[in-house]
Amino acid sequence: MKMILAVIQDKDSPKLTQNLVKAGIRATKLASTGGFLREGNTTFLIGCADEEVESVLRVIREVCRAREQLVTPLSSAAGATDSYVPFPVEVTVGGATVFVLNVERFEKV
Ligand code: 2BA
Repeated sequence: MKMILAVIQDKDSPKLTQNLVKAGIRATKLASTGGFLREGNTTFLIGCADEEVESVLRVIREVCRAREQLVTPLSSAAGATDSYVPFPVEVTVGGATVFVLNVERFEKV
């Protein structure tokens, strides 16, 4: 068994939920926050059989789009110093950041 962790953009979350349900794939959605942009994103936890991993990834690929986003990074220090001049940079976010982990044991009690 595998656990798929997929960090996706909030905008893609309703469609991904819908398509996973249609495909008979069970999932849990968590509200999460990106460490870099410090904006909300969504993390899906999807437990599935080893042989289902590719079809789950297919659904994720179909739904989750990469988007360009203009961001003004915050200074890493809590308070910006006088010498810190923030300027906007363009980053490509998504489609999805996916981790596939082995599940040692699974129980429903
Ligand atoms: P964020 O950390 O908010 O990152 C959003 C986007 O900003 C990233 O898109 C990437 O294009 C850019 N970015 C992130 N860190 C950067 C850095 N140090 N320098 C320059 N650009 C940077 P994605 O790569 O598509 O990531 C989307 C979200 O997926 C991330 O949101 C984070 O929540 C999650 N993520 C990505 N890689 C991860 C990892 N290795 N472990 C855990 N979560 C990860």
